[in-house]
Amino acid sequence: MEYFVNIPKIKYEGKESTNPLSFKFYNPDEVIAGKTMREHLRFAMSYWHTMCAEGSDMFGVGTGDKSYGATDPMEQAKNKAYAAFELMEKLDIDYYCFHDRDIAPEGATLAETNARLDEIADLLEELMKKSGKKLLWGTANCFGNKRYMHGAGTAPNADVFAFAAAQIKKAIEITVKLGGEGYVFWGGREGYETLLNTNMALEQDNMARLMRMAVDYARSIGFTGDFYIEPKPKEPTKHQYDFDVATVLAFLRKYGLDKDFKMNVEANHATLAAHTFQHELRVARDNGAFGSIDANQGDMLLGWDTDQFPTNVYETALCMYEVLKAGGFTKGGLNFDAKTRRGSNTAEDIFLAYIAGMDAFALGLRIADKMIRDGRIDKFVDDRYASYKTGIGKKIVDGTVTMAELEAYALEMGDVTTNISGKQEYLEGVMNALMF
Ligand code: XUL
Ligand code: CO
Repeated sequence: MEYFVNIPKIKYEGKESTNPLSFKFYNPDEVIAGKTMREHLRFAMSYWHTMCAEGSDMFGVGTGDKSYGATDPMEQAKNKAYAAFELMEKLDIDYYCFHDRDIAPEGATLAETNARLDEIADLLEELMKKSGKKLLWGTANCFGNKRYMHGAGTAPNADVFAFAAAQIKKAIEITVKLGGEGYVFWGGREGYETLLNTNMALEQDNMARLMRMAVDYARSIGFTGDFYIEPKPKEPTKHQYDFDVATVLAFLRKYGLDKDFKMNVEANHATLAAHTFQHELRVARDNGAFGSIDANQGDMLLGWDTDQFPTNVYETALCMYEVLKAGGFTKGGLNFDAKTRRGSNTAEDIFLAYIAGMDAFALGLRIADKMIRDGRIDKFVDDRYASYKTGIGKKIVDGTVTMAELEAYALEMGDVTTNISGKQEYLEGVMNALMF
């Protein structure tokens, strides 16, 4: 059965095309900087937003229909899987990402839930074999069910910890069965509402214990993919422990987990932490922890996670600049953790949204490649730090100078007489010249 009957396979037609159901900038097989656009961008569909969410918010019910013609929950899960593969085929998206609960509904007991997961995982495996589509990463939804109201790995109740561990074990098994290239931890309820009731030290120790067990178990059953933590400072919890990339790095180093995890950086999570998307990617890259990306954008006038489809080309260009400088994706990719607005409630809107998002990243890639080939920005930055290449600067960098020697040097100078302009406006102009 065909679920998206009026939607053809989306093809590249170039920017002059007025056909809404075509790519204007994403030309999958075009080679840029030595790789095809498809290889660079590694686009993934998010199962939760795309296949499950119907647009409900705190003030109203859903406006879309994701029943896929079914009334029974397991029938719906199966139809959803068929529809997911049709959508990926039509959008020419090679990868997908899921939470365990996106693909199969919970049963009355953990055993029943796991049996349901197995049934759907078999179906997904079959559909993957037929289509060649791949799993970018899997994860466990340890935030939706009411049992996780105080957290999962950081819950004050050890029974909840045990349940979360069991759920994550199963999610890892399914990820491995489906050849997943990554496994994500996003701690939506791993944090606190008030320190008046919270033992923060124990909660963080426990989170690390759970992660260590998860890594060891996954490796023991042959998982060769990457583990990611996805930082987010708040929402739904008032304070989340995985606040931003820098905080997560400190956590990983404290518990000796830094060799096991990379970052899954999400654009809207970066802005919620009062950082730019590029900042978070830069911190990850500079620390050898760049892994994968949840592609979306927020609304700067709102203080919450709107998960909009990314269309801001300035942001995608700076993102792809960081990705290229990091050497590109290895096992990660660009997962559209994005949803259509509540008012964009048709199936066609989902296709239009993906087209807009994929085109925005295709443009971002084209511009980032131009930035690097043009070289003005890189050269400017390089020249700006030239004083560390010779003389006193080289001694500072080499660690061969003492405070006393620096004092003698400064006394001799009397005062700093040269300080060169940072030329921010010039560089912003260069960006515009490269973009338009
Ligand atoms: C929530 C979020 C999650 C993670 C996976 O803000 O981004 O969907 O990507 O759990
Ligand atoms: Co995300």
